[in-house]
Amino acid sequence: MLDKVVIANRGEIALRILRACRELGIKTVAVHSEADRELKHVRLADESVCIGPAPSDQSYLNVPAIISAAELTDAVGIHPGYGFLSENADFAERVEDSGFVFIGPTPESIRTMGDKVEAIRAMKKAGVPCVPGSDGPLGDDSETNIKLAEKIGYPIIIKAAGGGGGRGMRVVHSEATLLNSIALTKQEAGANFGNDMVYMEKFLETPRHIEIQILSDGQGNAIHLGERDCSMQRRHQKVVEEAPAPGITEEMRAQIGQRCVDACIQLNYRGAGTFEFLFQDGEFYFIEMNTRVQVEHPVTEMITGVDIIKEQLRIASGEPLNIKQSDIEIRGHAIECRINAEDAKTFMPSPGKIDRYHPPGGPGIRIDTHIYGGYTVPPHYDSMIGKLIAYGCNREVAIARMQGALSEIDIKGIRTNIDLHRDILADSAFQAGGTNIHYLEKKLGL
Ligand code: MV4
Repeated sequence: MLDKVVIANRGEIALRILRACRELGIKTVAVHSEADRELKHVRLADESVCIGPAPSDQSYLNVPAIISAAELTDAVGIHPGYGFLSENADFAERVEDSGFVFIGPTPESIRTMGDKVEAIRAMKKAGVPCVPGSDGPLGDDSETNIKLAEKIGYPIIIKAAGGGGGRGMRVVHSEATLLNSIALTKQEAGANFGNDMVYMEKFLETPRHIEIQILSDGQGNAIHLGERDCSMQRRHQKVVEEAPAPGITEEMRAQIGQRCVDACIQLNYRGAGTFEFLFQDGEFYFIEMNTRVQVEHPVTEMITGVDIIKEQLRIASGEPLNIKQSDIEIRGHAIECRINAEDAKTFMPSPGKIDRYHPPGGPGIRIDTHIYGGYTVPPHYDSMIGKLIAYGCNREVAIARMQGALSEIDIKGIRTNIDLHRDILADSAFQAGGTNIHYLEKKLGL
């Protein structure tokens, strides 16, 4: 097992990683910005190193400073968490070239999945179902592109190979705007991602966002941990996630899960990962793969009993997976509410001092957060301050427990989206289950 790990992140995920390390007997090094001296995990870590000023580009994205901290403390591995440098192939490469273990996939895997055209090509080859679309990047020939769109059938969507997570895409409803949309998307992609490659897909109008969690050891062993439904989102920010996804049968799960497992083995993928799908009319369509641990990983942990962060650390230490697919049983239901420090009306970040924090509790309640009474949420980073997770033997029990927890939780001093969560949990369509990706924005009148 790794002896000492640098946690190259902040907030709740840094604390989550610290707890996993502690259970495995791994020493921890917290690297933090000048604005983050009071973070809970900084105090709990065996060692801490200040790596720069508050702005992320000078601290949590400062590659030489993070690698220097690893050298200074004699660490063995670096865990990137999510966001920041977690899906930066050049960072993973610099970590490995400096003699440290990157707790994540190989730089090559990260690079492949970062290029959406390459990712789709790899998935198609491995037998993962993809959205009908262009085979690879669009060329310059107008006639060919017009014919292709016609064959796929409008509406279609133009996406940037370097985009992802909602960046660099344009929906086209008819031939009238096709060529202009391709040109515009290409131009924006070149400017924003330094890669002007674009591709075309059939635009699915009312899909759900369902993703499959996998673990793969890079030694020929891979398993899936079932799916999560992340359809409840606003402007590409997930708000509520749950597992399993309402309406997905054991047969469907086993089938799509096995496709993902096969792809992991074919690609010799190492680490935790997520295959993102659109799900519409009973079919899965692959759109992207995430090569990091995700914010919403706890709902999968609750229904499988697998500690995903501990598995990441075991895989990174070179251990073969010691869980077989037949060991994985989906049991009960889990829901996660992302708690953000933000204004209820404008959704603008609302940093500041937390005067009072009373966490909820009781059976099936888990809270992943770094906040405490007296903590000041700095203005420099993402507004998510924690995650409230409710588990129950079925979806109804999980909803009831989440509603109880949302009635108990008390955060004063900053504005939060807790009232929004109370509204969502009481919503009849949410309670019925299976709402699509547009539901929340429509409910909010956007
Ligand atoms: C799509 C789509 C419909 N059809 N692709 C947005 C984020 C990026 N991961 C992919 N996205 C979409 N791709 C096709 N062919 C609709 C979306 C989409 C979306 C997807 C998942 C979650 C929320 C979304 C919100 C708007 C659009």
